[in-house]
Amino acid sequence: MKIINARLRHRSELFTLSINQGVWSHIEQQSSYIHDASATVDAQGKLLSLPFVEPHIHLDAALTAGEPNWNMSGTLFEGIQRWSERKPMLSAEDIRQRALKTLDLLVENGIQFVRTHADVSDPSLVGLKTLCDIRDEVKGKITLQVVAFPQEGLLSFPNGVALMEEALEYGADVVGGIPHFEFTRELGEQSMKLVIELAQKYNRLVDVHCDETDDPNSRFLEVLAYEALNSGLGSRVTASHTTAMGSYDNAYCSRLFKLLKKSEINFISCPTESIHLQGRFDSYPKRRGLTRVKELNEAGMNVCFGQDSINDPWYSLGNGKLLRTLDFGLHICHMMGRNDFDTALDLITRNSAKTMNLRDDYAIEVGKPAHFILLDGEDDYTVLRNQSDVLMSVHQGNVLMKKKAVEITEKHFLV
Ligand code: 17E
Ligand code: FE2
Repeated sequence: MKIINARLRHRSELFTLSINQGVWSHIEQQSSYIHDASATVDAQGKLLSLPFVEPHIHLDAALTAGEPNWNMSGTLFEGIQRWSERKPMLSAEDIRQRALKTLDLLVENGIQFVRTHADVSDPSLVGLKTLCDIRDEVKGKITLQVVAFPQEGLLSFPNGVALMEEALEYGADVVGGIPHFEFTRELGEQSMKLVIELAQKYNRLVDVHCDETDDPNSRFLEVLAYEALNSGLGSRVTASHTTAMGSYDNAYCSRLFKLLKKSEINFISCPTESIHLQGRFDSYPKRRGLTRVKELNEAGMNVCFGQDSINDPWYSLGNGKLLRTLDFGLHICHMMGRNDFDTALDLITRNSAKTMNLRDDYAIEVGKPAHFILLDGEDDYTVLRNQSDVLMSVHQGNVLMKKKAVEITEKHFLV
């Protein structure tokens, strides 16, 4: 496959890029716009970017909003309750159908790498098993990581630890946790130590729903970061949400940040979800309920954005468009300076790839697997302003999706 007249991020020149056997084989700067009948795709000056990455979504719960009951208060806790009412109705077929439909939506929007949570507060583990099976089936098209997520507590749900171990033995990629939902502070702390121990025992990554509350006394992040540091797991560990940090005072945060930086853990914020679920116990002034994305980023830590929900008991909207999530995040976190726009796309690409520990699988460089998307705009700023469409998505040289606007010569299909 040969692509001509493509722009790359932060470069004003046009490029020709070639793919051979699913790998980038040639990348060359052009001196001017070219016409070349042998090219597979004429990018017409549009931006060719690394694919979007969805680092935090719940595919097992996707497309279940209102089943059997709607979340009327809009709180996280009512969401957990409504989901527990839906759980007895789960079957492998039900999950498979909704998860595949949601993955299609993500692919349509340029996402090729996905980390999904799967609720393991369920003696049948049907969600976890079905999502692991789907992960193995879609390999080569989408990279899926499955988190064993103990929605109702690792230590507070009956047999929580045994279910987690069963999930890890089945093949979950990532150990999850939810310390702010455990019955007591002590159990929350203990659960963080356990999560790290299990990750070491099974050689897995860690991604904890951590301090997803406006309660400024919810301080499990420091325990998680310390355990990540102490165990040496470091950047294999991720703290999702950490919304309580939006309510911590600056004196505590200045101390906390030193530990966070040293620990090298990653952060995921889900701006649409948190602006909706948090602040629900406030009247006015009303907190935004997001973690300190701007400050973590400026302090040199790795932060990225995820969607969290697609039409589920926690959030009844959601459309697969990460550029929408990013737009919310930039507004809510006050990341609207001209310089912020230069790195904004990293929050849904490079930074998320780092969080998922994708490493060598994610680069536009000769010799690396050829994954890319083509965006309907010539540079980062235009793409952000317009929330541009994804015109084409290619994974390992295979076309996952293309919009009518992109002409591909027949030759491509022979590559
Ligand atoms: N479960 C949870 O604990 N928090 C969330 N934001 C979602 C599910 C979506
Ligand atoms: Fe979540």
